[in-house]
Amino acid sequence: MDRIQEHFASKIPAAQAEIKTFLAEHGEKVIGEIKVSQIYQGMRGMPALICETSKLDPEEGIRFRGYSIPELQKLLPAYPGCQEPLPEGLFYLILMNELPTDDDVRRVSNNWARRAIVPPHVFKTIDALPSHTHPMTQFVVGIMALRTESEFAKAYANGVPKSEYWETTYEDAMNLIARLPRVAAYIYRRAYKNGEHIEPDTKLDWAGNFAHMLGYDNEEFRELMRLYMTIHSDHEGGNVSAHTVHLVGSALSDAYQSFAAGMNGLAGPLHGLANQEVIKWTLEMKEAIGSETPTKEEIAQYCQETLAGGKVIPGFGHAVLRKTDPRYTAQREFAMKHMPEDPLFQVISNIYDVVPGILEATGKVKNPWPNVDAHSGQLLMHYGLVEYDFYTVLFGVSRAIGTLTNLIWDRALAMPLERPGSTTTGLLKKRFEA
Ligand code: HAX
Repeated sequence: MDRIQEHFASKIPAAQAEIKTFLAEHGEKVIGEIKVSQIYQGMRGMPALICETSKLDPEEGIRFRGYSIPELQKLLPAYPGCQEPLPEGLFYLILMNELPTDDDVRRVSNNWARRAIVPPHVFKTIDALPSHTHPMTQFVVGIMALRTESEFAKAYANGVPKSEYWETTYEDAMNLIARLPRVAAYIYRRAYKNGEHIEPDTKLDWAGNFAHMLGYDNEEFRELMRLYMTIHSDHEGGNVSAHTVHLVGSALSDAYQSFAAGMNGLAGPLHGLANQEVIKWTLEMKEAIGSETPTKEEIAQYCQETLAGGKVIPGFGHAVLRKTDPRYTAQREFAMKHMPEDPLFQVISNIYDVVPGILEATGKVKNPWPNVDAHSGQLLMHYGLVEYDFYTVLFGVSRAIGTLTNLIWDRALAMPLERPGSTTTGLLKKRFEA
């Protein structure tokens, strides 16, 4: 066992005991009612999952183990001489429920660097796809190709006892998180940079090295990647990608299978793909209007046309949030600090001023405010990462941290197979219309 794993192991008995005692005392208590409408409307607001790593408040947004994003920007260690939180620290915090020291973060960084070697067959598998294949498809194929390395699958085949499932799940999760930047950078360079790949720089941190392998080596972009990878990592348990990883994992599918399934959910336009849709929509708007910096009136007109065409305005709205997403605010602050004069930032700011009022006026949109995806593309475009089809892969690399940490805990707590009940409209009618 490495030191991180040993420290995690020391936390398991108390967590198991806490849940056992809690269930013995309160297991039969009722925490809410389920309305018929909730069953038809995507189970909104129905508490049905346990996720310890982060919690979303509709008004305030995300807290990771109790800490808001601005708090984490102060409390999590940064790269020497830099300011943004390191995702290694976020990982440590949500796994251990403990703020990391600089040493803890260095240990995670070194651990991931040691594990980061990707077997050659993974690249060959990706190479078998046409290079115009959507990057998210290439990403999922790459993750599945990595599955040959699953320690959990091997251990399970050899009859490992249930109490030890978490140990090989930890190995799989750590290996997968460590290797994803290499796989993602490979897809990016293959699709957009003539297959001219860049070797990792093991002296760098996980996100800094990812920026380097993508081909963006300035310190400001590395800082962006550190912030990006931290804030996109986890968003409580019910979102499509997190829930899917948990659901598929509950069948004892290994970390590779579970995470690949989650990434197929992230690739949907109502979820993670919204980050590419935002930039696509914004560029199309600029082209249709014929201006680099459309006025607020022109933006409003274009929004009305989008809505009249039966389409959503990407980057706005949320199933849980009812205010501006703090992940949006963190990115806006990054833009104000590093690129206040960027013309695309001005456009994104004008969209922020215009869209909520328009969505509110429809009378049906429950949250007219921007979500995380409304801003990320502008920051990437600023540094030259303009190939927006790739953006959801960046989101996916970050999401590995939250979803796989949860999978390790699922195994440590022996979470059972997830299998909710379903009903039929006929049965519901019988029940209420008799
Ligand atoms: N533009 C236009 N209409 C919107 C809208 C938007 N941005 N957001 C919601 N609506 C519409 C819904 O489509 C729905 O319309 P119908 O009644 O005609 O079906 C109505 O308003 C009520 O929806 P809601 O209850 O407010 O929102 P939901 O919980 O059903 O959906 C979504 C939440 C995020 C899917 C939704 O707001 C949306 O489609 N937004 C645009 C896509 C987007 O940005 N997705 C990323 C979300 C964050 C995320 O997961 N990031 O990865």
